[in-house]
Amino acid sequence: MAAIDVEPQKIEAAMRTLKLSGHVGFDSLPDQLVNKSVQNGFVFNILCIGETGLGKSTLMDSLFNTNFESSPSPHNLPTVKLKAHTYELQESSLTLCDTVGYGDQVNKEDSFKAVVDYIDAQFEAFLQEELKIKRSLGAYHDSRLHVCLYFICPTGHGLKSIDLVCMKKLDTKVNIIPIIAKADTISKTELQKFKSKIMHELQMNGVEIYQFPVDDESVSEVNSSMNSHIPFAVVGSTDFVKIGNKTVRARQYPWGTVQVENESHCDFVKLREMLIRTNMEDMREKTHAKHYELYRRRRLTQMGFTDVSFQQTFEQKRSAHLAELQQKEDEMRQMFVQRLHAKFDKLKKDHTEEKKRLEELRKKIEDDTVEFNRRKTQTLHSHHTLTLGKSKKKLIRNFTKIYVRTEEPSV
Ligand SMILES: Nc1nc2c(ncn2[C@@H]2O[C@H](COP(=O)(O)OP(=O)(O)O)[C@@H](O)[C@H]2O)c(=O)[nH]1
Ligand SMILES: [Mg+2]
Repeated sequence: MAAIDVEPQKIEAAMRTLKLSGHVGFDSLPDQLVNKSVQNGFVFNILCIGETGLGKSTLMDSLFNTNFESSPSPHNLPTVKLKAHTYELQESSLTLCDTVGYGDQVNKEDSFKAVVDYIDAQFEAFLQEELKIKRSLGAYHDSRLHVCLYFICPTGHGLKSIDLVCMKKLDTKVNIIPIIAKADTISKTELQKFKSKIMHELQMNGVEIYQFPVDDESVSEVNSSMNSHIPFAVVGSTDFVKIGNKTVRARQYPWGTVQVENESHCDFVKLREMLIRTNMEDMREKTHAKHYELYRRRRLTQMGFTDVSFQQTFEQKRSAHLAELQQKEDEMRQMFVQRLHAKFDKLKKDHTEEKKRLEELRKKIEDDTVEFNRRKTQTLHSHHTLTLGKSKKKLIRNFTKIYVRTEEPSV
C-alpha cells in the first residue's frame, strides 16, 4: 500500500506546527481498516494522559509508525496544559492530544481540572454548532475526544491517588483505556499481579473504563478476550533493530531485545488492533451517543430546557415567544389608535374654535355695516336738514326711520 501523505494542520493557537520526517503509518495497519476508514474518511481524536516521561510521545510514534517530532516536555511546568495536533490524512483527520506537566505540580489533585475543561470545551463547541439555526455539521471539524489512553506508571504497587481521582472524573466524559506504560520495566509475574490489582482498584472505586463491545457477533469473541487483557501493558520505541532480515521497532538492553510488535513481549499490537481497527467506530459512536449526550442534556437543562423532549420544549418556547410578539404588536396598535384619536379630537376642537371665531368676525362685520349705514343715513339726513324747511325735515326724519328699518339686514 502506498504511503499516505500527511499534512499537519494548525487547529488552535497553542498548537505547534509539525513537520513530519516520515509518514503516518497506516500502511502498518491491516488493509481492512485502511480501506474502510480512509475511503469513507474519518475523524479520530485521541487523548493521552500520563505523567511526563511515561512514554506517551514514544507510544504515539510507535502506534502510527511515524515520528511526530515532539520535543520532550520539562518536569517543572506550573500548570497542566493540553496540546492538540491534528494530522490530515486525505479525507480523514487524526488528532493527538497530549497532557503536558500532568502530575508535576505539588498539588497533584488539581491535575485533572485542565483535562476536564478541555474535554468539556470540545463538547461545548459541538453543541454550539448543533444549536446554530444554520448548521454546517458536515464542514465542522469534530474535536470531541473519542478515547483517552491513561498511562499508568509501572510501579507494580497499584494505582496512585491521582490516577483514581482523574479517571473517576473522566469516566462519564470519555472512553478510558488504561495502559501500563514502559511495561518492559516490570517482570512477567509482577505484571499479571499488577494488572489484577489495577482492575480491582478501579472496580472498588467505581471507575468505569471502556469495555470493548461484545454484542456484535463478528467481534464478540476477540473483544471479550481483549477485555481480559486490560490494562494493556505497552512498550514504545523510536529505535529499530534488525532481526533476521526484518527491521523492527525495539528497545535493546544488555540482556536482550524487547520488540514492540512482538505479542509475547507486550500488548502493543493488541492495543493497536483494538484502538485503530476493531473498535474505532464503536468509540466514535459511544462518544456521541453516550458521553456527548450526557453533556448535552446537562447543558440544555442549564439553559432552561427542562423537558426531556427538546422538540416539545422548543415548541413551547416558540409559541411563548410568538405570543409575546403578538402582545407587543397589539399594544403598539392600541397606542397608535389612541394617538390618532387624540390628534383627531384636537383637530376637531381647533376647527370648532376657528369656526366660532369666524362666526364672530362675520357678525362683527355685519354690525359694523349696520352702524356704517346708520351713520351714513344720519349724515345724509343732517345735510338735508340744513337746506330744507322745518315741515320737510320732519317728513324726511320719518322716512329715514322707515328706510333704515327696511334696509336693515336680518341678523
Ligand atoms: N523502558 C522504556 N522506556 C521508554 C518507553 N517509551 C518511552 N521510553 C523512554 O522514556 C523517555 C520519555 O519518553 P517520552 O515519549 O518523551 O515520554 P512523554 O513525556 O510521556 O511523552 C524517553 O527516554 C523514552 O525513550 C518504554 O516503553 N519503555
Ligand atoms: Mg511527550
